[in-house]
Amino acid sequence: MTEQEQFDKAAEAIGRAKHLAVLTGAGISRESGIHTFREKGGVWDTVDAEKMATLEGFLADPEKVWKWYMGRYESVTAARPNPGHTAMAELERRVPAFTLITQNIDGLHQAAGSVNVVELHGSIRRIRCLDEGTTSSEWPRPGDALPPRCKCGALLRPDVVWFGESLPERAISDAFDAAGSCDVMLVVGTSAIVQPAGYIPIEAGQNGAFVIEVNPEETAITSLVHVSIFENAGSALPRLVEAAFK
Ligand code: BV8
Repeated sequence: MTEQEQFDKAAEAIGRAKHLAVLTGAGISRESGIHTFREKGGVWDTVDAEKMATLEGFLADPEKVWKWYMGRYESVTAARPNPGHTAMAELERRVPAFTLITQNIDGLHQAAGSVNVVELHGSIRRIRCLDEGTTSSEWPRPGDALPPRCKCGALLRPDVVWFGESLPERAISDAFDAAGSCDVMLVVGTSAIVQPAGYIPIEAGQNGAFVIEVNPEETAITSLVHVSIFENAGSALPRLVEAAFK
């Protein structure tokens, strides 16, 4: 199939979808100026995930991990949604049943107007008490003593899922329920390496869904999807939504 034929098939599938499920990764936020993880120059090129994105790494040096997250929080809160995020919010309004599942922790889908967002890996906009599990959006300000502590005296942590940690039960069950019941799945901006998120599109395909991938590069699942649109999300998604409902 030519690129145009793949694009047309994707638009037609989205336009007739009864239940559209979308899985997004860091690539959809790339055009908002937020680094991805595994590309050249990505986050893990300069940061050791074992030390900075695991509970063991955090407990070993909570101040160092908090300093890293403070920097990421600054870039996330300075970022604005791009046309790719806006297109996802538009789809939620147009498709009879819609599930947006994201691996991203930046909150840009909600900022773009998406209402029901399944956050598989938590959110950098929340902090959580290590002992009580209570959450708050009161992120420490630059200059505050790090690591911040809860009133109960326990360490506070970013409310994100680190490597080796289980994903929120409700999020993972909502995501796999959607994968099992959607008739069309759109996968945007993920290398599909991180598990169990990377398995969601495979589950959808095995349940008979038509799977579309939007990514400028090949990924771990490109050989398994029905159509691939090798373009940036910020340009492809608005065009797809327009063509789907013209
Ligand atoms: C868990 C939050 C159970 C923190 C992150 C099999 C089963 C279960 C677990 C495992 C397994 N195999 C391995 C594991 C362990 C591990 C794992 O997956 N490791 C990987 C490295 C192999 N998984 C876990 O630990 C998970 N926990 O399974 O619990 C358990 C419990 C105990 C013991 C064992 C198992 C937890 C994983 C969550 C980790 N947290 N982040 C933070 O961010 O601070 S991961 C991090 O990766 C982000 O969440 C990110 O979203 C996610 C996935 O990365 P991507 O989004 O795909 O980003 P990436 O850079 O890789 O790719 C970007 C893509 O965008 C590229 O393809 C690029 O081409 C494209 N792109 C670029 N520009 C654009 C674009 N696309 C479109 N438009 C553009 N403009």
